[in-house]
Amino acid sequence: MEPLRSIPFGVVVALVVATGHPQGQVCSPPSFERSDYPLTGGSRTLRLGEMDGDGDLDIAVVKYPGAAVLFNDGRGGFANSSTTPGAGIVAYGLALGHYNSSADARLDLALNSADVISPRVSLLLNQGAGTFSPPALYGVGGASGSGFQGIASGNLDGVGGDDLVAVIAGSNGDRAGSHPVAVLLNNGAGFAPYVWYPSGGFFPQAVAVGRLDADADLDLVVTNGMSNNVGILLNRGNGTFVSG
Ligand SMILES: [Ca+2]
Ligand SMILES: [Ca+2]
Ligand SMILES: [Ca+2]
Repeated sequence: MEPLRSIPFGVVVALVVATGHPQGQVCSPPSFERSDYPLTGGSRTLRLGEMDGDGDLDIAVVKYPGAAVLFNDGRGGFANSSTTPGAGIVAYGLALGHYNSSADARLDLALNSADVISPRVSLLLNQGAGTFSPPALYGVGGASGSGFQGIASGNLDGVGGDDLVAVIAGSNGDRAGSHPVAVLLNNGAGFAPYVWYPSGGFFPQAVAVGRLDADADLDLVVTNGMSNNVGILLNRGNGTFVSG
């Protein structure tokens, strides 16, 4: 192979631009340094968000029971959670959002539950210094034993704090087969009772919030586990929805 030094400079520049590295240089695969942080109870799903106002991403984890929050030291190290927000709550998923009217930068926690009493959302307000309020409980309908996993949040109605959306994967009794999406709107002073919308299929599992059409409001997308489809719910602009 012709030595690199004999290749005109312009060609070398072109090679660097085209390939991202000089000819002949071997790219190393990315490597990662792992650290482990034990949690009591089983750890389930997680979310990343700014939980303590210092500008870096912290980790909120659903465990069994309750949740844990691991605060970032700014260098990718995390202190083991010394508290268990929602201790005693059996939850399967969580969302992070600004659920109260205060203007603090700290994200609050919302846990979902599929306990033997009734599906519900537990709201835990972030009080700073690693502490969270006792849970405020909001029913989302459905019968005992409903599979209830997906939860997401965003300001769906454009007023007040972030709103919540939770999916209810079937039920063991009343309303069997409804498989709804429950929306709880937050006007800043608190949450209104839930409103159900069809998920577009059976056994909804996961839900996400985002702008899916050409307007500025937040829409919903749901996976329906036993229908092998995805349901789209478009926001009418006020936090009410129509199937897309
Ligand atoms: Ca932080
Ligand atoms: Ca709202
Ligand atoms: Ca929209």
